[in-house]
Amino acid sequence: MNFKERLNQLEKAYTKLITRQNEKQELGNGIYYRYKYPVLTAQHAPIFWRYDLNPETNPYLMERFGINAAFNAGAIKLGGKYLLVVRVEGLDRKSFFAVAESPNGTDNFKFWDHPVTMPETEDPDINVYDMRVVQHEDGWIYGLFCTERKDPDAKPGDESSAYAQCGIARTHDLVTWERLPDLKTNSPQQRNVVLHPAFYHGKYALYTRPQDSFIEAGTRGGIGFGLTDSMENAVVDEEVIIDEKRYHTVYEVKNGQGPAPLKTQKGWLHLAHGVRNTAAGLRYVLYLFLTDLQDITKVTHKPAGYFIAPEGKERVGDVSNVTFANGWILDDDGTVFIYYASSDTRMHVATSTLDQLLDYVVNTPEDGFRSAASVQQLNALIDRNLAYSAIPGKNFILKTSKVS
Ligand code: M1P
Repeated sequence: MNFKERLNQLEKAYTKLITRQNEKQELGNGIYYRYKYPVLTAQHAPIFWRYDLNPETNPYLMERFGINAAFNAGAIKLGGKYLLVVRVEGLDRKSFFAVAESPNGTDNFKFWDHPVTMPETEDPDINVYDMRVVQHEDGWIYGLFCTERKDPDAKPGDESSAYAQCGIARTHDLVTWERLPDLKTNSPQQRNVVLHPAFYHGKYALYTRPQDSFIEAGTRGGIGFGLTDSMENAVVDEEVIIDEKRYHTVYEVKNGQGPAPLKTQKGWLHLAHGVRNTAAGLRYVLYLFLTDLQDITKVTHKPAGYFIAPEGKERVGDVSNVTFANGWILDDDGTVFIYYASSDTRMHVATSTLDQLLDYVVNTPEDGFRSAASVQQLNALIDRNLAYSAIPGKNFILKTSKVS
């Protein structure tokens, strides 16, 4: 195939991919709808990012800058567009941020021509990822992300140990970013740090995730909370844990705040991820909880178990059995677009409404932390349903057979 023909075919395939209409998977679980296609994949990266398009310097039309994955995106709606600030990962394992926009939030996501050129601090980042984009009431849009560098205490020969901290930048348009000093806390490592969108007692409030080492939350962990006077020199002196990891739950190993919480009439609605251990490795799922409007450190409602877990093809990828979310968008009509990544590889969307999510978070039973408590909850539901069904005219329950 000659250069022109190959380019033609690449362009055709790319256009088909980025203009494909998504399909809502009807029925669902009553809480949210999944969609048939991922909203972003590595193949969504523009052709002019991946290929040198000059036949003289690239006669075989080879990929010169391969993209490995597009995942863990922050999200915001600006100027009527649904924007994802995506963690794009090259074949070289380095992540960077790039903005993709969609007219409707569920399909037709297209990357802006250039990735984000993120300014650096005096201590250059080795890898940056997982940006939480927050429109703060001070007027700035903040991007908080993980900045990773080699662990200065790594033993000779150890080329894996890393040191994660929270990088901070701000912008008005997602194009030009002002980098601010990294967050200072008393924890040796930090990931999944998120800025609360409103001032709290006159200060900036941050959700943190203190951890002992790069992977292990260790003696720390849980979703932490702390205050700082300024974002230009952000320092959290004291972190309190507002949502703990706990034995035999979906967040027994570690957990982390997802995007910034949404304000509702009943409290702040949080999306988070929880991690448990299995013989096949770590399993990452998403869960929701609600915090008090006045005391934002107080969890008032927390359904048992997970809200979204990897399903079907989502279960497989670079880091399998992972769902991770750091972006959601609340529309004026109450629709919530939940952007989640599967297996550190691609981005999906699920849609719901604020009313449905609140109903879910307030009315789903909390974790009883024991099998017997689960059976008790299930029996109570069954008994209520059977009693309701016994009311004349309400009998909608399919008969079950009973072994006698
Ligand atoms: O590989 C799964 C996730 O692992 C990390 O999340 P956490 O800090 O909670 O362990 C992050 O590296 C995240 O990007 C990744 O998706």
